[in-house]
Amino acid sequence: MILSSGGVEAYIGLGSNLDNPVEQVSRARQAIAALPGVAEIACSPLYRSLPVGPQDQPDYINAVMRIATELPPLDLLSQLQQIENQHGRKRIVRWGARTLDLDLLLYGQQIINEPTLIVPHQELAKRGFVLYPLADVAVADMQIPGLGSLSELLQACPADGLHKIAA
Ligand code: ROI
Repeated sequence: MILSSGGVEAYIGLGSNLDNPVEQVSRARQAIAALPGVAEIACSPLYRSLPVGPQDQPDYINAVMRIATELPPLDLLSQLQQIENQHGRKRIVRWGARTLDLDLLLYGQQIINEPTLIVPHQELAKRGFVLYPLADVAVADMQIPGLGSLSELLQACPADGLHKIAA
């Protein structure tokens, strides 16, 4: 949708490794773009990535969306959780396979420490499957609150096991 105000820029990580992951991620992208109070600015290419965590699970498809939003962070989070549930996400094993995972990575320049939401996302700095697609869509010279510049995080994070599969 088109926002009347400028809104806040936020970044969302999308991931799936079950039930046709490419379609899961593509449909989730459409559902996010269609949320009231959300406008898509850009979406990274899809990446195929080796699982982080237990290796006895399929490869993942990952992407990052850049949006503008009028929704406060916790409202946005609950909309993302609804999309996860609508897309058949079952309660899952920690670090196990999942049909759809939507993570609120960044919300403007805010640092958020709520019981249900920590932004910037805690694992962001360590995960190539987040950092590389983020770099595809991020503002130039992005600074991540509390973590430093995106380009420095990328230099410290090898792109092993990560392959762009589609625009
Ligand atoms: N590994 C990859 N490659 N991509 C993910 O999205 C992903 N998500 C997870 C864990 C299980 C940590 N591993 C992942 O939640």
